Amino acid sequence: MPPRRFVVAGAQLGAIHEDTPRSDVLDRMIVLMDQAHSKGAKLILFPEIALTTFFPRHMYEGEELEKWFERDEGDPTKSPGMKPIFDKAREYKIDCSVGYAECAGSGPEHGAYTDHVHYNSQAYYSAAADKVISKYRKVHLPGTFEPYERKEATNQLEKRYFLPGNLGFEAFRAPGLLPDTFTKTSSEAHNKPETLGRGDPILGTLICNDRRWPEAWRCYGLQGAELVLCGYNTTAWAPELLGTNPKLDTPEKAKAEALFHNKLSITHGSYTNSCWSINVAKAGVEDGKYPLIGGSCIVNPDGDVVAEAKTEDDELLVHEIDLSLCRRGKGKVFAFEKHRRIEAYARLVEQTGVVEPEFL
Ligand code: CDT
Repeated sequence: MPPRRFVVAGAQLGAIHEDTPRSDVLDRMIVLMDQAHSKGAKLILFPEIALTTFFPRHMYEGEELEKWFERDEGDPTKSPGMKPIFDKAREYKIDCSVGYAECAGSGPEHGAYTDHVHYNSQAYYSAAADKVISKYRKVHLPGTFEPYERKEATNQLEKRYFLPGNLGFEAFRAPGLLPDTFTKTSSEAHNKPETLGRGDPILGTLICNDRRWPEAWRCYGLQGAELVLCGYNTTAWAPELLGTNPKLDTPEKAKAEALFHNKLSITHGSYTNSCWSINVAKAGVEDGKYPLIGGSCIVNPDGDVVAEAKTEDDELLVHEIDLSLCRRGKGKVFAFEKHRRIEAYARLVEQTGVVEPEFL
C-alpha cells in the first residue's frame, strides 16, 4: 500500500466568554488558519460550539437563547457569523470543519423546548468542492433538561436546548486531499480487497460526548473511516454532571480524571476502528469561573497520541498523517468481515438501558 500522506491541523481554542465579541473570536480563528496554511495543512478542525462561550452551562430563554445560534439557511458558508472562516478556507484552499449551534428553522412541530429547531452541529467545508460536503448533528446530548437545584452547580442544558442529531453517523469522502485516488471513473471495482483504502479519504465526525460511545465510533469504522474529527467542550469540574467519589476530592483531581477519560475514549476509538482522529478542545476558564479541559490530541490508528496540546489557550496542532497506516488494523485484528459476530450483538440495538439478570 503506497503512503497516503497529508498534513492536518487541530485548532484548539482558549476561553470565549459571554461578552467576547464575535469579531474577536473570528480574528483568533483566522490567526490559527494562517498558521495552518503556513505549515502546509490541507485540513483544519475547530472545536464544538467554536464561536461562542459554551452557553449550555447557563439558563437562557427567548431571544437571550436564540442569540447563540447560527441560522445557516442550509449553507453554513453564508451564515454571517461564520462566513469569514469559510472565506479564508476558500482563499487558502484548506478544508475546514467548524462546530456551531445551528438553528434549522422554526415551527411548533419541532423541539420540546422552543419552537425553534436547534442542533449542536459541525460543518465540513471542502476546498476542492468549494462547498460544505458534510454536516453532522451531535447525537449524544449530555446533561439535563432542567437546571440543577444547587445554585452554584454548573449546568449542562444540552438536552433542553438541542434536539438529538437526525443525520446519523454518515462517513463521507473528502476530495482533493490526496493525489491519484481511485474514483468511479478510474476503477469499476469498489469495495474489493484490492480497492480498499485507495479512494479519497473517508472521514467521520463526532461531537464531544459522542466520543465516549464506542457505538458511534463503530458506525464510522463500519464505513471504513480513516480519519475521525472530534471537537469538544468538556467541563473540568462539575460534580452534578460527572459524579464524584472520595478519590476526586479536589477540582485538580477531577480535572486530571476528565483529561484521562478524554484520552482513554479517543485512543480506544481510534485503535478499535483503525483510524486516525483529530480531537480539539475549547479550553480554559470561561465566563470567569467555568473551567474546560484542554488536552487536544491527534491519535494514530494504533491508538498512539502523536501530537498533544501543551496549553489551554488558542493552539494549533499540526501533523502529517498517513492513511495507509490504517490498513494494518483494518486487515488483521479489526478485520470486521472476518471477526465480528453480529448474531451476538442484538442487544446493542434492541435495548437502551441496563437490564440486569434475574436475582438468584
Ligand atoms: N459538550 C459535552 O458534550 N460535554 C460533555 C461533558 C461531560 S459528560 C461526561 C462531555 O462528554 O465531554
